[in-house]
Amino acid sequence: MRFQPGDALIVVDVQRDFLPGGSLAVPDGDKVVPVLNDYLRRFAAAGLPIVATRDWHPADHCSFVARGGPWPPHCVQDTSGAEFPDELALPDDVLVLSKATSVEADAYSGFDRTGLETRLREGGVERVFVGGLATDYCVLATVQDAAAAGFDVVVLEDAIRAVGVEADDEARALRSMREAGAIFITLNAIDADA
Ligand code: VGL
Ligand code: ZN
Repeated sequence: MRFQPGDALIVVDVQRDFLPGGSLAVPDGDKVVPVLNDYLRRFAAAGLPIVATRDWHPADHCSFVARGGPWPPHCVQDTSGAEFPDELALPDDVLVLSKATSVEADAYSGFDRTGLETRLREGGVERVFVGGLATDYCVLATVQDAAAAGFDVVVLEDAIRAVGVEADDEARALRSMREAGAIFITLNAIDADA
């Protein structure tokens, strides 16, 4: 496979709080970073658009345990936990889109009230490559919405990790993404010069 005009890379929620040591750490979440850096380098070299979504919650967000939600506080706006890790090599012209920014609504999908679909269409994007965190929440929802919007969807199987609240959550998420029409690749499926 090679990257071509009409392709875009979507890096989902690679933020400190989702990495080991963070408040909602995804097991081995840090392992996606070097792999994503490889994809990032290739997309940047090809001049293709790169989007990074971020979970960007107010301090009293409804998804937090104190508000009756399922999660410990995480990715609170303007805190270090919400930052992209320094090791993630995002290019200067990356499009950063924040989601789940209002108190009373959660949003797992990068397409949920972010303007992402419009931005992709304006850029002539037809196929999206999706990696990041977490497989069973925001990657899944983003992949499902991308497919529902009519984009071809390629999941970067070596650049995703799951929270795994239940043991089979990851497997179910992978199955759901396949059922949505997504295909899966790893770096070794990419032409060496692409
Ligand atoms: C996410 C749980 C809560 C994610 C965000 O980015 O997958 N998961 N908020
Ligand atoms: Zn969240």
